[in-house]
Amino acid sequence: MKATSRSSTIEILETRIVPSTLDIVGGVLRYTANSGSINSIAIFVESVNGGTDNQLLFRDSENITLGLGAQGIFSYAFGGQSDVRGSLSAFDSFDLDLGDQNDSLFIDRLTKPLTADTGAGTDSARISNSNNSTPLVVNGALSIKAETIRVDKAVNSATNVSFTTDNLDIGQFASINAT
Ligand SMILES: [Ca+2]
Repeated sequence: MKATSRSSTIEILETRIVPSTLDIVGGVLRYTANSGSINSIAIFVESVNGGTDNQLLFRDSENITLGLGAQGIFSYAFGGQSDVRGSLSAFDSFDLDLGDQNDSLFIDRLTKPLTADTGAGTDSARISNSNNSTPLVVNGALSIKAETIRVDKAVNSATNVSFTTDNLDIGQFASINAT
């Protein structure tokens, strides 16, 4: 029987992981979720100096990489790499791509137009906060694509609201007021 020699060559598969990235490109805050990750994203706005220097607090359930356009504007908060904070005045609108898997998007406050595509998977989006009397101010277009969308407070100052969804749930405190 002929002996077979084993190759000592180790095949290295290129499994380069592209992390979820927050960047500012052309005045648009872009968030691109890593392929394969289940993202749980939350958007908050913190009033600083009486509202003259509002800060965006952007949270994911996984680590966020800051793109070149966001570096120096956004920085990590709360001692980890899954919360970033930066000035709302540094960009004009949001564009979120949550990628595959079953993702969730929670929007507490905005004051900027937002487009969100939750991508493949069974995804949910919710517009809410603990104080439903505080409306969500958009100041432009609001466009969300998710299998389930729940609105639990007033959406104000929107030039256009577009929900692409299988299940739209409007809570008792909610209203949508496009201008
Ligand atoms: Ca995802």
